[in-house]
Amino acid sequence: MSSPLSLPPHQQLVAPGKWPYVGEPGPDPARRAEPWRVRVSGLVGRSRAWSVEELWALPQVEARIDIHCVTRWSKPGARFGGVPLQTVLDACLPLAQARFVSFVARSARSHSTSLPLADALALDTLLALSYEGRPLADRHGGPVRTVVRERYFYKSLKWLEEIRVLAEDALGYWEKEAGYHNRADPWQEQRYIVPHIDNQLYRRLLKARDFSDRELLGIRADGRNLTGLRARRAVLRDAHFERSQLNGACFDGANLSNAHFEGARLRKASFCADRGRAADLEGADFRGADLRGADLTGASLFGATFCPEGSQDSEDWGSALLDQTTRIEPAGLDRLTPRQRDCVSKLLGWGDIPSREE
Ligand SMILES: Nc1nc2c(c(=O)[nH]1)N[C@H]1C(S)=C(S)[C@@H](COP(=O)(O)O)O[C@H]1N2
Ligand SMILES: [Mo]
Repeated sequence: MSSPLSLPPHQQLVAPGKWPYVGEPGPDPARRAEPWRVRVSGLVGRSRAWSVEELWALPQVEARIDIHCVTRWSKPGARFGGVPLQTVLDACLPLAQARFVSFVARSARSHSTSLPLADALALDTLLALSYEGRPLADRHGGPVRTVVRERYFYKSLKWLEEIRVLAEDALGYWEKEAGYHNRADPWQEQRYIVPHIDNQLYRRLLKARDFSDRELLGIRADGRNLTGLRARRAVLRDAHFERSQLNGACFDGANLSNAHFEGARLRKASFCADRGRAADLEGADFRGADLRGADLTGASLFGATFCPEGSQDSEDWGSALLDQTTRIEPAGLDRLTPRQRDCVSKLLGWGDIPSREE
């Protein structure tokens, strides 16, 4: 990378040429035989639908978009081609009451996401048909998906089938089911909403040191003595454990994506599978944490951070304490960025490992 690239807070670059896929595996398999149409419905003067061929026949534009996934990987400068949302909406004459657009996928769970109409247009939302000059691959949302810049990528819907023009917002799948932030501005790090946790319950949980099976996303548990914490299967996305004492804690099967463990003491802590469910450590931050004797066997480590990321970093945590007693599978390291992988493999005493292409 020649010019210093500015990334939103706590994002990391994916290896050049790589594009991870996230979420549903593909369009609804039960409807494979049905022709693909994109329909505009709701508060419009004229409801209309376009076949994929008709979309290709409309004037095409190109856009370079920096992809920022909420799980902390970024892929700058992805080149998409397609039809501006504006073009299809103009043809449908949105009514004056129209304030939101909900994009609905032709997928098994009718996945959706929404944007304020004004934002969707100001951010040049594109109905993308191609990527780097080639038709969009199936797993990345082909034949047609939306792409919107300046928002986490969950606002870019794969397998677009319907554009609903609405007066009131209709919360999307991740926004409703998983507590993802509805605005999703990566520059303001709007990843997850932090639900209100009742103060009494919060104190009781910390005192009992038992978070098992609870949904506690964004919980503030930093700087605390939580030695031996039980947190099996807990949902702890974006949780704060900075500088906490967590020796011997059990996080088996827990969802810890984007959790903060900077400077935490995690000796002999366990991040293994529980009832077949692996611990999710995607995007978790372990800089300066003591992980000697900890077990991360089978944990999903995509985008996790163990070592300093360099000058862009505001907080100066050092590397995590890892050694031969820390258990991580070689396959887990392949999910880290090259820089993190090299650093972790040295700390584990594995030396240089050859880079592997996906
Ligand atoms: N239909 C549908 N669209 C979706 C998702 C999904 O599960 N289903 N996941 C979203 C999320 S969370 C992300 S990060 C991006 C991932 O796009 P990619 O797989 O092309 O990288 O798609 C978004 N759009
Ligand atoms: Mo995502």
